[in-house]
Amino acid sequence: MIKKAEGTVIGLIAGYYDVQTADGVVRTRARGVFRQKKEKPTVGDHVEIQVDDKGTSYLVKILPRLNLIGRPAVANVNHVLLVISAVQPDFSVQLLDRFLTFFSWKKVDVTIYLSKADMLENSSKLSKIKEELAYYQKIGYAVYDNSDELVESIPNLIKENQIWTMAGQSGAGKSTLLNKIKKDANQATGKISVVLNRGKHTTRQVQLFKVGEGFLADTPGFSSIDFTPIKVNELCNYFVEFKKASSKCKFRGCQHIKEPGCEVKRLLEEGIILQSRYDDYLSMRTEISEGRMPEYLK
Ligand SMILES: Nc1nc2c(ncn2[C@@H]2O[C@H](COP(=O)(O)OP(=O)(O)OP(=O)(O)O)[C@@H](O)[C@H]2O)c(=O)[nH]1
Ligand SMILES: [Mg+2]
Ligand SMILES: [Zn+2]
Repeated sequence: MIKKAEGTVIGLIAGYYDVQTADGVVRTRARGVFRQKKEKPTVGDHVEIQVDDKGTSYLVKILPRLNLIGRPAVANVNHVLLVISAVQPDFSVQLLDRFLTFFSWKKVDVTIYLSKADMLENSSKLSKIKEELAYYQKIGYAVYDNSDELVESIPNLIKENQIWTMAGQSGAGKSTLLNKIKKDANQATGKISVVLNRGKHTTRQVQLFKVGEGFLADTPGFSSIDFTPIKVNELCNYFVEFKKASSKCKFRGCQHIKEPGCEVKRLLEEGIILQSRYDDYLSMRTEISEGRMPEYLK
């Protein structure tokens, strides 16, 4: 007799798909039909599995996806936990804006976590970072700079069957945070290359961990974000505070460049919109018009 079940793909191990079902984790093989259809089950996919008489388990069907985000991809992402480090690698507002714009385009909400604040202690560098992050909080993002607070809150933040995924540069501290959230996760964590001030992609694969009533994915970090598919005149919609202000711009479809009666420019001049946000908006526009990512990000 063939038994059927539904579940969520939590990991990929040597060609096998581990599927979390109501009765536990089942290791399955994908049916050849996926290869013919050029479909590939992905971590985060909600799937149907079958167990045959001999006890062999197969992944037979991928249920419709909400989205597919990142490289390597995670499917059905409800929320991103963006880990951005104070140092090693150095905090960068440009990088933060890139991530936020990208996920806003993908229609996925973001919570920001500042890691390694302990490495700067009470320095002026840390105060400056916190000041900048306060702006992001003001425009609507949840921001944490203390891992204890985040570790305590996160099981309640991840709602039933939601999939949250970590994002952030290699070495930012995603796996370190995951190990604090899931004491038994044992994810390997890396060393920072002193010369490059960069991590070395310690995490190689996407894996989901049960947290609260849902899942949290550790990932290798979405390091290359490609905006070029975004239409240049739609970019302003993905800067949340620009979008909000734009209803007061004189012209519909205002790009907030040189148009008269532009509310975004007014707020910028008043110091309410952060200059670095506006500068990043302009540089992303250039990047999209030129159709390529800047060399340093490749
Ligand atoms: N002092 C301090 N060190 C941290 C913190 N978070 C991470 N680290 C260190 O930073 C290094 C990199 O951390 P990982 O957790 O491996 O970084 P990652 O984001 O998972 O990196 P990839 O897997 O390469 O994408 C490790 O040596 C950690 O111990 C923190 O909050 N404070
Ligand atoms: Mg990692
Ligand atoms: Zn405008």
